[in-house]
Amino acid sequence: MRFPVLTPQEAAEYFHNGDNVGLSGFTAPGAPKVIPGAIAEKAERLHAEGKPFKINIFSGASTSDKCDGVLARANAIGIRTPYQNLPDLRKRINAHDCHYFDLHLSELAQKFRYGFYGDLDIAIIEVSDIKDDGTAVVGFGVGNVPTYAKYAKKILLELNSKIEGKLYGLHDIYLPLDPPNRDVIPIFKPSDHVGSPVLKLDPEKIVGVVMSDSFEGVKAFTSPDETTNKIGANVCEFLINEMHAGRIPSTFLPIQSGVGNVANAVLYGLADAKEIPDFEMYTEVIQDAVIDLMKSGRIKYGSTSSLTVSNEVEQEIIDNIDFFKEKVVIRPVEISNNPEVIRRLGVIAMNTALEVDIFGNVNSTHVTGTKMMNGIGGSGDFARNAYISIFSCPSITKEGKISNIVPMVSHMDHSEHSVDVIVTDQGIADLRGKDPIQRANEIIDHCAHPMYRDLLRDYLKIGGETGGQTPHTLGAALSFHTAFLAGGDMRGADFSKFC
Ligand code: 0RQ
Repeated sequence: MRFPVLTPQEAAEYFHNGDNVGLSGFTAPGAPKVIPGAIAEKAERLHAEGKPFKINIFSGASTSDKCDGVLARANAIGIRTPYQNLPDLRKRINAHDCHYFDLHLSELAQKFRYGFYGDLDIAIIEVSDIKDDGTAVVGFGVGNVPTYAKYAKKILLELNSKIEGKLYGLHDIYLPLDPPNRDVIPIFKPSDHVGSPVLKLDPEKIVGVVMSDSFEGVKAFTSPDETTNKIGANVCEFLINEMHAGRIPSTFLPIQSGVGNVANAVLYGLADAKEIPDFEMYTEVIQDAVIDLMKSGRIKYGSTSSLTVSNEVEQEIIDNIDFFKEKVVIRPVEISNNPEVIRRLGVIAMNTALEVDIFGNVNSTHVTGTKMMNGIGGSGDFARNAYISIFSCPSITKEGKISNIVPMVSHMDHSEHSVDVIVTDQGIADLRGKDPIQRANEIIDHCAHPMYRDLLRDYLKIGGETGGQTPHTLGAALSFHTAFLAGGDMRGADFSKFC
């Protein structure tokens, strides 16, 4: 190999205070595994000497504890975007130690290319192969790596022996032109390949290669509980009814689903439903359940930006790589989540909400309107452009102290205009073609927990008396949240002074 092999500590010397750093991958697999730890050590050393040191991290989505986790604990992240999901980083963000800005995942690469965020000083890219001419095969996640590779002034590679030489043919690397020269992205079905299986790097920019030797999979999912099973069953019931009614073609449509137990319950529910034909996915993450259903043949094909699977399943994929190369393509997130393609394919989007209001607006990111949870992720890319946009959540959280159905969301990520259907463990609210008051009745009757229905009806009633198409009472709209903050229970909300 013509590139110098470096220790993580030697690689860390290339990073300086204030650098903009691009990372490969999308969720934990595919993200760098060894260099960030050495950067964190360097940050701690410099901080102990009273010197400032923070880098700005641009990723594809979340990373792992070996990346965001160590850097956050070392207080070494200045700016962070676009999605994160680790408690240590969340704490830094909510304490204002780290400037986090949240945006739709499909937009970061192009906004970088448009020059909105400055130069990219250096990129860290996990590869499964690197040739002397700079031809690389990346790992289990692509994210924004084509853009970071093109724009970075320097590139450091992590060559992971666990995947070395195995992944050629799994990726479709495509970099669109920017306006006014953007062309059609010619994907007409999830399995269409429009780019290259390899990433072309400028060898002159590669300053070194660090060896790594680990999987960084997500935790294997826990068994679904009663609530997630009910949500899953309700989503399946809705989709099957839509197909019977002829509103979803009998050949079915590609599915997008997030990570977690609800997504698992829905996928297994769809797979078990005899009426549903074998189906495809056009999504941003593929998790263990999808791999399982590919083996059984129920899922015919999956387009994704990452294989977000457990270590055991990563190994299984490696052991059966030829089978999975026929079933999966891993794309840049601006393509996996591309609005043009999502709308063309008619993707059915299934995303998760923290809370939903009675008029159909969704909060996916901010607990009680202030504390950042993870970020909007790709939910907006899919919801806004979906054939049908479904949001699900439990009807109550924390033993009923929180109602996930509220009078007004305390922060809005997805407006009523991007939400067709709400599903909870209580049932299904079909919002299509309904005005705000009709939507409110549908959501209260079918999705709110019975212990909160009267309170929500009271709220609708006082608003109805003051008039307006969307009958909010502004002085009372956040009463559920203020009751929770004051007394730890939303059931303390009191509308009597507004009656
Ligand atoms: O807290 O961990 O203390 O128990 O929030 O909630 O019910 O376990 O649900 O893990 O699926 O996360 C929206 C955050 C849901 C996620 C969100 C508390 C609850 C629990 C987690 P604990 P659950 P999930 C694909 C698409 C946005 C991005 C997206 C998300 C914790 O799905 O980040 O969709 N979505 N991306 O107790 C206060 C409420 C609450 C609440 C739940 N109303 N108020 N706390 N909790 N509701 C992925 C990518 O884009 C890569």
